[in-house]
Parts: sequence; structure tokens; C-alpha cells
Amino acid sequence: MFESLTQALGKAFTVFQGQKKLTEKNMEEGLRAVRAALLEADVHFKVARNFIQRVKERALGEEILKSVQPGQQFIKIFHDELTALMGPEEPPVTFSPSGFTVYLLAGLQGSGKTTTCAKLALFLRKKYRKNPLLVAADLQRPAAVDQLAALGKQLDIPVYTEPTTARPPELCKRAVGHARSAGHDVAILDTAGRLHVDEELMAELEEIQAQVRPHAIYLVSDAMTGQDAVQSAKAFHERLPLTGVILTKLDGDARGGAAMSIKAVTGRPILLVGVGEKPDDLEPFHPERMAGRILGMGDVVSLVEKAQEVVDREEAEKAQAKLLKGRFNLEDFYKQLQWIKKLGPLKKVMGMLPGMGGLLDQLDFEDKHFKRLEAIFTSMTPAERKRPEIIDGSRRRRIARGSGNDVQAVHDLLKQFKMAGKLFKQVGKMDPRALEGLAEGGPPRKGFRTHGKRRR
Ligand SMILES: Nc1nc2c(ncn2[C@@H]2O[C@H](COP(=O)(O)OP(=O)(O)O)[C@@H](O)[C@H]2O)c(=O)[nH]1
Ligand SMILES: [Mg+2]
Repeated sequence: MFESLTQALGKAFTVFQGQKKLTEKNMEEGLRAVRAALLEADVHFKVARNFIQRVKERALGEEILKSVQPGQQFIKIFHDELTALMGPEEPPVTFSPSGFTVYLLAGLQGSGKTTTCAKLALFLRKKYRKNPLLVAADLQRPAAVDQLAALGKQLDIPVYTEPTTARPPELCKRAVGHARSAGHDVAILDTAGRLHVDEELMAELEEIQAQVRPHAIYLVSDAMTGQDAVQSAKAFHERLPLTGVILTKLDGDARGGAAMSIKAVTGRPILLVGVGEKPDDLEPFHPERMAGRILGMGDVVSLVEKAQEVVDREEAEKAQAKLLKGRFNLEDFYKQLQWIKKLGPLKKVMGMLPGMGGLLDQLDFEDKHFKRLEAIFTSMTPAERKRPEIIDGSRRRRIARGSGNDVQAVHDLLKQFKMAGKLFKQVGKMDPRALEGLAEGGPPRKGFRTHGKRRR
């Protein structure tokens, strides 16, 4: 999978090797080689351009870690951006709350729709204990119906068929009615494709959609066709609300362009991938794993991750020491929040203190909330973070505007900051030996007290 891209990237990265520091100038040659590799792999040119820009900016802006080489850090940045480009990870399938789920599969002829219908049925039966019905709604050629019927027979999954004189939208409606009354909890519609996107195909799909209101619409797309896969995905999405893409034939010599560009171009995620002709060859799509496969440098990535971890830990420990003494500013608070987000140690610590539960709930560590806090923090000047007391009304308004929030959100953050100060002071009065145990996730050590004198 993606061998030539992996090789070309590996070669491009050698330019970064041995550099003491990455600069705009010494990255130029390497980035040019990266760009060539991406375009050669059929990555959409705009996607490639924006992607390289992001990687470059991060490479220039990030502090160099002590224990790794800048070239290695570059690879990690590349890996993270690649993961982000194809992500975030989403569940491969979802089910209708009604308990009966209809999936519609659409795509160009030869993209793998019929095969994928059978694979999906098997996947749902094996992983989710569903009882699917396959629906042969591609009536362009009688062979298409036979193909699905044969696959169903092989897998022992029922297939709904009608003579090819039927109209697909009505057939689908009848098929769904039959599926319900026969006790199926899933129906999968195999629809007709054309060699290219055309009006007739789209109109038929729209009509099917209007008739049966499928829970999800998957576009089946052939990874081997590179940019064509991306362009047709775009065209389909303009007419049909696609849930996501199933990218097929990744086992062949697909060049990676479709996998890397589809999300960026269409906004719809890849949810599942076809990795062979057999009914078992269907897998959920994991952006990070895919990035790993494309790069083929898992060892470098984990090396840098470990180095990063050490730095984070050192910083967090410093911040924590300050917190516990009650001498800390918003900068420390921010660092600690980032650390909490990652590991959650203080939350655990605080949750175990008597009477802290309620307060803790007010300190909200939800991801969405955290993103907002992050935006507010980054809109503050360093001086404001160091000396929060200078943040008056007009500064609050500026920070709110800069971070895309209302002033209330800034008030809330400052309030939380004050509250956290109180909490941390209390934590600081605890026996440090007890805290040690907690921070590692273990139970509190015996015999610690939250107040009063320390034990000898
Ligand atoms: N290698 C490989 N072949 C696949 C995959 N998915 C489908 N195919 C093959 O692609 C061809 C077309 O598939 P089919 O399901 O008939 O496409 P449809 O016209 O969209 O229904 C068949 O020969 C399939 O075996 C896959 O993930 N990997
Ligand atoms: Mg077919």
C-alpha cells in the first residue's frame, strides 16, 4: 500500500537529516521534494500546498526538543498533520435510533459497490450482531443482480431481488418494507453506477433517497483512480448528503492521493476501507494508522512522542509545584490544564478530596470547553498570563473578541482560575506522599490527612 509515496517521502526527509535547526532556507529543498512526492501520489494540488504550508509553519514555530534531531521532529509534525488531514476518527457505522437502519451505497461503476455491500453486511453481522438484508437495486444489467445474489448465498445473507423491469426507487421502498416485516434490522441498498457522474444516475439516487430516507449514504470510491475518485466524490456530495466514503482497493498499488485528499476536498470522512476482494476485506478507517502506513516511520514518530512526553512532564511538574503552593498565574494554569487534558492526574486528586466533588464539576474539562479555553488563553498577552490581575474590562473585551468568544466566557475563565487557586491550595496542604500515589493513578496512600499537621 502506497509504497512509492512512502519511498519518495523517505527520500525527501533525508534532506532534513543532520540539520541543527530547521529554517525556511534549509527546508526549502526538502519541502520541494515532499511536494513532488505528494503530487506524484496524486494528492490534490491545493491540498498538497496547504498541507506543506502547515507543516512548514509548525516546523519553524515549534521548540526543538533536546533529545531528538530536528529532522526527526519534522517527521513527527508531518505525521500529526497527516493524521489531522484525514481525521478526526469517526465511528465507521452508526445505527438509526429506531432500531431499523437503511444504508445506501452509491458510486461509479466498478468502484466496488456490490462487493462492498456484501462486505458491509458481513461486517455488521460479525461486529454488531445485525441481521441485514441486501437489496439488489442496480438493474442496469441482470448480471449485477446475480452477482449480489451469489455473494449473499455464499455468506448466507438474504438478498432482495425483483425482475430488472422494476424501477429502482419503488423497488427500494418495497425492499425496505419487506426487510422490516421479515425481522431484519438493517437493509443495504446496492445501487447502479455509471462510468462517470451523470444526470440520470444522480436523479435516480435522489429519488431513492426521497423514497426510503436512508440513515446513511456511503460513497464507494476506488482508491486506484486517485484524483478521479476525489472529483467524483465532490460531484456526488453536491447532489447527495454523503455520510462518508468507503475507499476500496487500497490493497492494490493505490498511490495515496485519494486517501489524503478526499476529506480535505469534500469535507466528508473516509469511514471504511476495502483491502481486498474477499468479503472479509473491509476495515474501519483509522486516520492515524493510515498516516503511519503512508509514512512508514513509526519508530521515529514514537521516539519523538516520548521526548515530547518528557518535556511535557517536566513542565507540568514545575507548574504543579507552583500550583500547590498557591503561587501560580494563568500561564501555569494553562499548562496544567493541558496536562490534565492529557492525563487527568489532578482531576483524580481533587475528586478524592472530601467536599470537592461539586466544585470539581464546575471546573469543566470537556474537550469542547477546553478548546474555548485554549482560544482565550492564546488571545492573552504574555504579560496578562503572568499577571492576571491586570486584566480589566477593556482587556477582557479585547480577549473575548480575539478568541471569538463573548466577554462572559472570559469572565468565566478568570473565575475558574480563582477557584482553582483555592482548590490547589487545599490540595497543597495534603501530605505529598499521598499525592504521589494519586498522581500515578493508584489509590491514596494509607494514613494521609487533608488538613492539619503532616505525619512524621
Ligand atoms: N483488490 C480489490 N478489489 C476490489 C475491492 N473492492 C472491489 N474489488 C473488485 O472490483 C471489481 C468491481 O467490483 P464491484 O463490486 O462489481 O463494483 P460495482 O460495479 O461498483 O458494483 C470486482 O472485481 C471486485 O472484486 C477491494 O477492496 N480490493
Ligand atoms: Mg455493482
